[in-house]
Amino acid sequence: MASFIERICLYRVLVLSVFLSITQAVDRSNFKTCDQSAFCSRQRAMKPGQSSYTALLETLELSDSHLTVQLLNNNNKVLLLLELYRLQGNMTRVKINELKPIKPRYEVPDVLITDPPTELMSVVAQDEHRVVLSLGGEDWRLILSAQPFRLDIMEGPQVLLSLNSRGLLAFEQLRIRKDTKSQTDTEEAGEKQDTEKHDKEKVSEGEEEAEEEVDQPGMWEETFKTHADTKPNGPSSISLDFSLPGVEHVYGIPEHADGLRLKNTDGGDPYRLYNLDVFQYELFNPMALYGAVPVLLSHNTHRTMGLFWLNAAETWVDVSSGQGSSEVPQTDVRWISESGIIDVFIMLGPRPNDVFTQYSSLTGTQAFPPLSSLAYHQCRWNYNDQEDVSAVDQGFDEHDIPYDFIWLDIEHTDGKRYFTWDNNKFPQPKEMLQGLLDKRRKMVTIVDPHIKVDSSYKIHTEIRSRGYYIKNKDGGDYEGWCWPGNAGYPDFTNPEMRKWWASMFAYDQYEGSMENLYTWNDMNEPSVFNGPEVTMHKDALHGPWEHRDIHNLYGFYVQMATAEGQIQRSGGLERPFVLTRAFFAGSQRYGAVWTGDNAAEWGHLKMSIPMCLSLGLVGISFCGADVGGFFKTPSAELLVRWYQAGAYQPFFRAHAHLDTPRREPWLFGPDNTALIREAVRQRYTLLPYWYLQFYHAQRTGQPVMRPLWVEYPEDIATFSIDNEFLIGRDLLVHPVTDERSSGVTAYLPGNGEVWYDVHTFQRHAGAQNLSIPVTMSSIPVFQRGGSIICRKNRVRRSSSCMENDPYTLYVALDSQGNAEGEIYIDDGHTFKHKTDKQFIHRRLSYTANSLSSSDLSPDSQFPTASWVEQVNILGAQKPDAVTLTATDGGESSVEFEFDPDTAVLTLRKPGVNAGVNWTLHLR
Ligand code: MIG
Repeated sequence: MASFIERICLYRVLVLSVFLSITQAVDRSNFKTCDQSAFCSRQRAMKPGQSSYTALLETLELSDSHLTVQLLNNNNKVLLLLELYRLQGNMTRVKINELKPIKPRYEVPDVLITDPPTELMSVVAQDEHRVVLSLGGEDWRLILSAQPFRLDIMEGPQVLLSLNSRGLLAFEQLRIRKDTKSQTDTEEAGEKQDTEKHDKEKVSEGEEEAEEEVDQPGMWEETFKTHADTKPNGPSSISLDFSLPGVEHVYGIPEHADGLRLKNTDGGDPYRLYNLDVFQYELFNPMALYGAVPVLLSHNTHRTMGLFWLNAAETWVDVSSGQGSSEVPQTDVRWISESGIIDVFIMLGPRPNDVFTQYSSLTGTQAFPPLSSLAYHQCRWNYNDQEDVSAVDQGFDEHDIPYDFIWLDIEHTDGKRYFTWDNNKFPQPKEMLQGLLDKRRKMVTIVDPHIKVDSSYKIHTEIRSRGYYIKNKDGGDYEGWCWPGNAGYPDFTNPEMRKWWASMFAYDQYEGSMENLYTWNDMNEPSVFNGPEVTMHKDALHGPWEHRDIHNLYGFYVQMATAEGQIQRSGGLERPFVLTRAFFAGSQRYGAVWTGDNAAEWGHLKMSIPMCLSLGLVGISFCGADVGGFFKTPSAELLVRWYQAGAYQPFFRAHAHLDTPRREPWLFGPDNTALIREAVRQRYTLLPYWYLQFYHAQRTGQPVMRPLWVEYPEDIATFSIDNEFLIGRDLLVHPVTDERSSGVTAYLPGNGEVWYDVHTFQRHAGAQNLSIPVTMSSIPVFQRGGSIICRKNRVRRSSSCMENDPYTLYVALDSQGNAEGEIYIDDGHTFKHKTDKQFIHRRLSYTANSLSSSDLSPDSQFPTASWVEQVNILGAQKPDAVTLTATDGGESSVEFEFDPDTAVLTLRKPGVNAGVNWTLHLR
């Protein structure tokens, strides 16, 4: 018997390893190329200049808030309506829709946080060829040319950006299908498409005859693999081109597993934005992934700009950089979407920070997360039962490694019925949660949006009876295959549905939940195992709208409703924490994202940097990659390096596939345990800095993890760097991401600046490539000279345990001997910082040999027990004496120590509360 079982086990291992080794990478045939997507190939086949539109200037109307003018398609005589808005904060909005669509076209709701405020636009000049509008200032102009239609945004004589300058505007008008015969037998659609011929069609009465419009294959139905898309509305795609003279570097449009700087797509596929569950994604590839943010940034030494293409349908983006006219570099960008309208925001910068401010004024800023969610998260698919959870929890204590959150994946549920627990494995969830709470730790459970069709499952029966499921094209509840088997998908676009979903997180609804239980939304692209491209059929219905129109928004709404549920269960008091896999523009308002199912490979470790940098550039700061890699098994070296890199990325969570061997930090021998412990401890000491960065991100929309060019916009050497990054302004990180590395070369930016190695305090000049020898314990990190960073150096078992711990200040002097920094303190988890102004925000400033703390927000208050324990001044000279002046005016002398080798002056026990005014004088 035993040998039989052994043989079965061996067989399973063999099958598994064969499976793992042959499925090395994505099965590309599951996902469409542009050629296989009818609208993309139709649009891309159109060459520059072929679309011909005229702006009918006689129809121009100018109101206080905007300008409208009709655009005539010279080929088919269809009229479009162009709306132009000058928005506050140096932005222009361009909307194009059909003048008289036969039915409304989808306009994306809920993503913009307000109706963007407009500014007065005035006509500066006008003749029969063009209209010149003032965009404010002396020489900001928008030129609308009539024939062919184009828009140019100018600063003085310089064109900053042109729209439709290549004549690729294309707007497929909604139409009535002439030939209804092939609708009746869609099975044969594929073969029939080629032979279909349609009568001449005249859509609008013009002076000239409209050209005959011949239906092309895939306009009225399309089949991919075995999946038919019925397209009851027919063709509805849109396209527009933008030219950026003087621009060689463009960024953004996540999510792609590709470098930070976007590549030319000439001759290959465009970057695709279509939220998909891609099994084992490949690197350096423009294929779509789980999330989509249709925002592109351009940058050169003079100016940073942004384009926000507000459309939630499947979208493809072509990028082509090269020489424009008169030898000036130029980048051309073309957006193609399957449905909806053209609604684009042009953000004119000019500085990187201005673009972030502009974009966040439209879609909001990063939600300020609970402090503990910035600490370390321990996850795997799966922690099997309560005993497993408690053993892992104890393992962390035994090995003296801090952690804040332990995660439960889908196996914790009763048969993949979310909001439930497997009774055998988790019989006492509250007891388990209380055990964690006692240690001031937390838990996350997964709640996916596919709902098991099961008449004894309350969540299902409620959604069904309330009519909240997405419908299939025939009006029944849409059903797809996912983890639970047959599943329905709630229509999260429906506000009633979201409200109901949120109410399911109430403590009396979600049985076994407690206040230290948070949520993970996976599979919300949505993933449908038996659907086209592993997602939902585009002809499924969300009320009046097709899934086609809203696809990229689905995951955004799932996370929105879940975050709302967490807020409500606490009576509006507590900040939520929700991790999502799918996302869209604006998802930053609802929590964190991760980069999905990566692999335990060095290339994936490297890729985590540009992927999170790209997300930060478009507002989503709270980003991380599975530490260790999801698929496959990392070597101990890769695992250690991944912890070291992940400790310096915003969302820091280890995760692993169900089939991989266990990899808790202590399973690789004492040396590796020590290396991982040290990396995690470094994260915990820096939590005050991370928290401050997120406080700023919430207020200003600046990314937390930043490409170097954001802070050094004139330094061309930084424009393509994606193996190092900044956290805020003051920390530069160059993780080791190569196997058996003996050294890295870090670029330290800033002419005349200095950087300090945070481990050795060695000082290096800026504007150089620095070779750094590394060992397994090295994490190359530098603090900017001129900055002050606060740490908490007494690491405990969770961040909450460190709440009242004292601060150590690291004052890194610049070449003039000055430094500045900030400290931010609040309760770490409620909204009271907002509602009751309960926080401390102070400036720390070192100048003329004295260091002082002053209040940046005198009308706020928060009692803190934390005091300033130590001050380290880097790049210092030895003083004769140090005295402290506290709020009450009393003066006392402070002990100090100077290390001439490192030039570090250590001031011991200034003994002053972190929330009050004080000054330290060095004499
Ligand atoms: O199809 O819930 O990306 O993190 O562990 C796999 C099981 C479903 C995919 C997620 C991954 C998670 C896994 N999920």
